[in-house]
Amino acid sequence: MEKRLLTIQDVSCFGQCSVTVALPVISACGIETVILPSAVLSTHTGGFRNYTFRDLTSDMPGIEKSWEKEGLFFDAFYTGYVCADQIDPILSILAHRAAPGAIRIVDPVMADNGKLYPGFTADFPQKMKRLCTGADYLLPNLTEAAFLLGKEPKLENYSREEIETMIAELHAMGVKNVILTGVSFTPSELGVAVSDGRSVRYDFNAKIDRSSHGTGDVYASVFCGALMRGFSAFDAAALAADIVCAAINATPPEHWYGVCFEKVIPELVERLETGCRTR
Ligand code: PXL
Repeated sequence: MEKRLLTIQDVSCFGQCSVTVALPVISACGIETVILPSAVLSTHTGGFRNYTFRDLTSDMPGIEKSWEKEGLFFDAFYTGYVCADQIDPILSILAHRAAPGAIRIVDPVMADNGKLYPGFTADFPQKMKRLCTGADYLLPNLTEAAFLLGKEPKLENYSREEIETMIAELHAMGVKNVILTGVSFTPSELGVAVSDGRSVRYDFNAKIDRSSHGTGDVYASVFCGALMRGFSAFDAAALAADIVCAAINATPPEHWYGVCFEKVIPELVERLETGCRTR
């Protein structure tokens, strides 16, 4: 049977993030992708000032009921940007619409570079923590990991030991696999730490000296697609990093609000076909 994934995150109509990244990327990986929008925004909140925001929390129970009547189940769940009051309705969907052996992939989208995104209040990380408990794969960046653990984010001059302590604390929350992004021990490299609770492996790429919006969503979407195609967590994490780098490099500087991931979909498809993660 073909595998089916449900992704729960916002529709930012303009801006190349969330659903407008996940749907094309995971579909390109050959995986049926179902969406449950957490909110509809005119644009994302990272640099646009005039965005509209419609919170769709009140639609969720009815959507779950409709899927129950239709007998719909999912082999994987990928949650991203969600609203503060959605944790319970989402946990209900995860509990009731899971096919046997279904996996939960949680990207605790809420912060970057030491700060919560606009619109999230200081108590949001504790709410998001409830969604993270029980995740098979958790994909925080360094800021999100710190907030989930109730710590001040430390964005530089941290040791390998500090990183691995945070990872152990995330596992202690009830997370099976941790994929911690944005880890860097040298000025020229940026990478990811992948832990299954027994050992931590690192993958590094050359650091690209430029900040880009939406890269976390491209990263998580490629990770989900590759994992569902049978890649190990480490190989999926490394492929996702390569695709994000390629997408950033394919994006002209004036295209500030997102990355041109469309241009690297052929490379993604080819890498999935060949099972190749060498650069
Ligand atoms: O890319 C993360 C993200 C998702 N959704 C919305 C956002 C952001 C980041 O700013 O604003 C609405």
